[in-house]
Amino acid sequence: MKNIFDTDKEIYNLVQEELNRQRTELNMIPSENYCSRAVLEAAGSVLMNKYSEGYPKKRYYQGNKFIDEVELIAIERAKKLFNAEHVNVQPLSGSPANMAVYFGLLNLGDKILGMNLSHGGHLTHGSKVNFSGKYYNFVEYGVEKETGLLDMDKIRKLAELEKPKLILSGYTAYPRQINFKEFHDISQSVNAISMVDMAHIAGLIAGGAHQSPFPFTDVVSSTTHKTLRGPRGAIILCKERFAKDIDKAVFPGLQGGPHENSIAAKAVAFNEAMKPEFKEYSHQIVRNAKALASKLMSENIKLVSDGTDTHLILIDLIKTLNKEGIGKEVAVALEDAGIITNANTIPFDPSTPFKPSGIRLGTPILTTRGMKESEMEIVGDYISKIIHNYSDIELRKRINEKVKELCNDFVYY
Ligand code: DSN
Repeated sequence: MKNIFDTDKEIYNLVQEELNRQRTELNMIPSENYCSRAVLEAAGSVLMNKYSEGYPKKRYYQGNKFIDEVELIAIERAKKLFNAEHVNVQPLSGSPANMAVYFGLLNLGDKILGMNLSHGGHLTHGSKVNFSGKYYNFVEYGVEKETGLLDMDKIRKLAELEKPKLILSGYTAYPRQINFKEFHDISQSVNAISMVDMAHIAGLIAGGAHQSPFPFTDVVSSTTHKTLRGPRGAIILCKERFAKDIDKAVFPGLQGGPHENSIAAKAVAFNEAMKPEFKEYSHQIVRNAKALASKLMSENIKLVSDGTDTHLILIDLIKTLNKEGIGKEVAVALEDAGIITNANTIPFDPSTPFKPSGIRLGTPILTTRGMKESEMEIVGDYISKIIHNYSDIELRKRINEKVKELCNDFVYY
C-alpha cells in the first residue's frame, strides 16, 4: 500500500482501518469471504486499464491479445470446475447476472416461479421493488411453516398450476440442501427452463460439499465472492443451446466493457477451487456450521429448520426470545461484541424487512482463517450469551476482548 500511503493518506488510513477490522472481528456474514492475496493481486492489476467490449477474438477495440488469453483461461477453468457446457465470465455482479438470464431467455412479463424473499429468495428473484418483480411476473413459493423446509410436492403442484416459463431455485437464507435434480425434473415436466442461482453455495458445490446442479440444469448464475472465495463479480453457466442468448444478453444487451482485472481474479480463484485444499475447505465450512448450530441449539437458541446442511444458519429470535422485530438490535449487540452478522427476515416473519426477526450468520470466513469445530463451540457460546442478554453493555465489552484474543490466534491477512 506504499503508493496510496504517499499520495492519499485519507483513503490509505481507511483501508488500514478496514484491514484491522477484518483481522480483529469475527466476520460471519454468510455471503462474505476473505479471498487469497493472489486473487487480490489479480483484481488490482493493470488489466483494469483495458477496454475489451465483445468476446475473446471478437473485440471491438485493438490491443486485446493478452486479455483474450486471460478471459479464455477463466472460461475454461470455470467449465472444468463446475462441469458446465458454456460459461460467460463477464457479469459484473449477481444482480446483473440474473438480469442477463431473464433478459436473454425470456420476454418481459413472462412468468417465473421463485422463492419468496422473506423465505430466503433474493431481491432479483421477484421482489416488487426490484427490476425482476417490476418487469417479470413472479409467482412465489416458500418453505413450510412447521419445518422451515421446502415441500417439493407442493412446488411441483404450483408449477403444474402456474405453468411458468422458468423455475428458479438457489437462495440467500435457506440453510438446507436444495434438491436441484428435482427442481430440474419439475421444470422439464412443465416445459420450463430450470435456473439455479448458486451464489451462496458455489464454493460448496465446487468442493463437493453440496449436491451440484450440473450438468442437468439449463442455466446457473453465481457470484464469485461468497463461498467460492474469488473476487467480487459473477458468472453465468449454461447448456450450449442457451449460450448465444446468454452472451448476447450480457454484451451488448446489458453491459459494456467487461472488468478484465476481475475476470483474471476469477480465473485465479477457479484454479484455487480445483485444488484438494479447497475440497477440504468446503467440507470444513459445513462441519463448522453444523458444530456452531449444535452449540447454539444446546444454549436454547432456536434455528430455522433446526440446523443446517450448508455454510449458513438462520436464528429465529421470536422462538428464542419471544419477541418480534428485534433482529437489528441483536445484530448491533453482536457487532459491539466483535461478531458481525446481519439481521434477516425469517419465514412467515410478522415484522417488516426493516425490522426483521432473525439473525443470519455463516462460517466461510472463520473457516478461511483456519477455525475448526472447537472454535465454533467458543463462538457459539459468545453468540448465545449476547443473544440471551442483548441489552447488557458490559457483557458486550467483555466478550469483545475475548473475540480479539481468538482472532489473534487465527491471522489470515
Ligand atoms: N447480498 C447477498 C447476501 O448477503 O446474501 C446476496 O446477493
